[in-house]
Amino acid sequence: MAFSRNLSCFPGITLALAASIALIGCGQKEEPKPQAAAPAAVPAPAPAAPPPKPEVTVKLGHVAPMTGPQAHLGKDNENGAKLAVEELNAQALEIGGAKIKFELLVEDDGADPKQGTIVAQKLVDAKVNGVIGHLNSGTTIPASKLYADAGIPQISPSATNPKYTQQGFATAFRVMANDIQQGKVLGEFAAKQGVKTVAIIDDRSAYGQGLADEFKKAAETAGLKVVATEYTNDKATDFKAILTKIKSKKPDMVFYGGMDAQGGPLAKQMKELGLKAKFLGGDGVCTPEFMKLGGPATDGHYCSMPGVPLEKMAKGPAFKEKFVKKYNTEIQLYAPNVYDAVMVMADSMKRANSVEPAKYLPEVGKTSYEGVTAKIEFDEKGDLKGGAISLYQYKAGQLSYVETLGGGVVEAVKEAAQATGEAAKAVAGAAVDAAKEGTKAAAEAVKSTADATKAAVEKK
Ligand code: ABU
Repeated sequence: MAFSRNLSCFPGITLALAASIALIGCGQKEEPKPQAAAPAAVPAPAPAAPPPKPEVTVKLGHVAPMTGPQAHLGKDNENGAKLAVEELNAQALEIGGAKIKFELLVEDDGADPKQGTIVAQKLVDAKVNGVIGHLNSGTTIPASKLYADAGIPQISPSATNPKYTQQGFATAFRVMANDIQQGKVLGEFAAKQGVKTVAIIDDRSAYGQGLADEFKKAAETAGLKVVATEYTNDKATDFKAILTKIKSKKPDMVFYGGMDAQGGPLAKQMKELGLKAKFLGGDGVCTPEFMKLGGPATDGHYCSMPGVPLEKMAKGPAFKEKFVKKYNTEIQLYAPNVYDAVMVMADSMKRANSVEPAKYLPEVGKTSYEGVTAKIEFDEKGDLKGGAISLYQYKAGQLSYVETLGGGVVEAVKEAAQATGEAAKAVAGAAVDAAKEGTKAAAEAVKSTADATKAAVEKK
């Protein structure tokens, strides 16, 4: 048997013990029993990589006249929008858990109301997330109903006819002062120039006619006499017939409600016909193109523009520099406003954490955004709060800043006046109390209220 082979070293032991000895060996230490081989370690599975974030393309419609007499303004607007979109895409934004890519869908409405609604419908059918535009009031107003019906937020950078935001559409916003504000400032400015009589021409567009009407109201309120009213259209190039009629009325000033493509030649033809009247127009003529078309005949005339000069805005000079560097051309008119409009829309999407129109629309109305052109906040109608208007004079081919009126400036003056009035009431009240009480303390209250008034007014 196997276990008897070592019994010779343990004489006389029992068989059972021998069996045990045989098992532990003879004179040997017990060797550790070999352990059963541990199963090979199975590496823990690597945590699953998170699924890649979905990519969502946000389609922004952009509409302006890209052809026709205002194509230079349409291109300017498009450049402003493109710049904003490129900057947003460089930020690699994530909204609602998705990587966002903005895409601009550029449409040409030719400044024509009918074409405006055709391209608006096209954008609605393309299910755009928002619309930046249109440039003109005449196209913005009819298109706004289509966007409103589709629930698509629309921010116009430049349509200034008040009707746009008076229709009650929750989707309609604009980022500049409207023509009630602009017309009033222009009428008051005309009166300040010492003119007594004025002739008014408009191009029968929603903008031109609307602004001319507001100017007329304000000019007459300020004591000016309107001696002639004439009309043209936004494709015209020859104004000699209406200017000849106007010349016979000898106005001190000609006000033009319309765009630069007509305003420039009109100013030139005024000079050719020997009209000595000053020319005044709104934002539609406040452009380098107006001076190019009108030449030296534009020198010394005036125009207005919603907002304050870019040079006076914190982010204005940097915007101007990058725009000119990128496009190798000067800003015509609304490019900074378009840039702001795109940024406001994106900012609203970020705050809503959604690019869906129904979800981010409420955030557009709550906007408080430091833009290139203004601090952008909207009133309940969608108009820019506190929109200012600035006046410029054309000088040697440049727009020379004159002054800023309206908007925040007027609000500040009103607030100061109100503060003064309220403080004066408080002083009077304290004086009455002092007289009644006849005490030194009450008299001191008068003095301290008066000091507070002085400080408040000085602060304003
Ligand atoms: N804001 C003047 C040009 C655009 C428009 O309102 O028609």
